[in-house]
Amino acid sequence: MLKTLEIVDPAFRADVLNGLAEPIPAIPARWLYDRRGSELFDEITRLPEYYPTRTETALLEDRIDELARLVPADSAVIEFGAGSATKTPILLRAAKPKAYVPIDISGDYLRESAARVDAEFPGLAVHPVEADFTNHVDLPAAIDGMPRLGFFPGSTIGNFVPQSATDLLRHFRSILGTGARLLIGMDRVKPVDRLIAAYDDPKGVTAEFNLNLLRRINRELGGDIPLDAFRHQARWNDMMGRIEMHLVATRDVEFQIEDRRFSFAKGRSIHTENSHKYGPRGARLLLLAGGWTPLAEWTAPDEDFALILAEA
Ligand code: AVI
Repeated sequence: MLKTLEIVDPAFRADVLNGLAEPIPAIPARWLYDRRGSELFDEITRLPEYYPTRTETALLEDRIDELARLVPADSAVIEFGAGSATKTPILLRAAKPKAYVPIDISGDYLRESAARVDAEFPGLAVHPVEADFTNHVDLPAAIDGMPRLGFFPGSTIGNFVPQSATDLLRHFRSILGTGARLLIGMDRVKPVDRLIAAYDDPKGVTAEFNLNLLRRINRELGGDIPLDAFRHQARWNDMMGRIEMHLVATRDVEFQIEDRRFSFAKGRSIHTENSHKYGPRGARLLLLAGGWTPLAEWTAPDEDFALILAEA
């Protein structure tokens, strides 16, 4: 009988087949976000152990007046990623920009969040751009001549290894132009037990989020990976200053994807995500290397999270 497969993204196929064949098997974290993965990530952000979302939102709320004073009048806010229903309105309400440009690869998410902002801010010109912000992006001509404020919250920068993070910041600089400002959220280094709890919650939502990648491989690429042969693991890599997510084989296991066979000995893992945490100096150095000069910085209680405003 013919198996019905979803239309396969060739980049997903290549990343999975090549990544699993590497000496240290790894699959890029962006593939964690299919529909189910995005829903699970949403659930993660509401977990008591996952502090970043709550902490950044509270920080933004607490310091928004100070922050808004540093944003030029009649700016255009350009958000890298579809706007969050909680964080974006806080910034828009206080900074009172003339235009808002959310950029996201997922058309559905983008349209939903743009419509929400449009309804809540009647005088604001909303120009959604459907694009992968790591690639070429054309900003709408309607914002020509307006001062620009990039917004990149959520510590998403932490999911890029420092070299790619630097490239991405330089890319933002070339999209936004000299003189633009960037408001970026970065998670801070903190005690390992808190970090591990945030990335390996007792309810098992993060485990489900990670294992969903194997479900996606089986569904979209016709694989036969037995899910019960892998378990989620969150590790702190002290040398690299990051939390890593892995899927560890709980027994010797063999599986097939298309015509390729893979075998994993018990204990071998697939590395599925990095989440870098920065200290104050590391965060500023990363921005400087990416072509941005830090202007102001706000930190949450216990230095748990930082919002940094920088200038190109
Ligand atoms: C999207 N990103 C900033 C999250 C993080 O904290 O690195 C993704 C995540 N992975 C597991 N939990 C949350």
